[in-house]
Amino acid sequence: MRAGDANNDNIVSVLDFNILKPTFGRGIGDPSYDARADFTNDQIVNINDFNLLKGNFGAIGGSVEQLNGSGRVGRNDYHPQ
Ligand SMILES: [Ca+2]
Ligand SMILES: [Ca+2]
Repeated sequence: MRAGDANNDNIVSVLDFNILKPTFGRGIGDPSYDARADFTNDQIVNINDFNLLKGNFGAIGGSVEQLNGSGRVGRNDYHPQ
């Protein structure tokens, strides 16, 4: 699985960010902890996991800036083959 791809659809997108966001700062044993967002496998979701997601964001289709030139990501920015 690609680092940052929390929902395992082979694209690191805002959908994965939406999985990471509610579990950010949570560790294993916390009811809000979601292991799908723990890309570093250290059983806590923190800035290191976020940085992996950010680094691979839009890994298919180029960087965020290349997607539509606006620097913002929307649902129309991704065109999976
Ligand atoms: Ca994904
Ligand atoms: Ca982690």
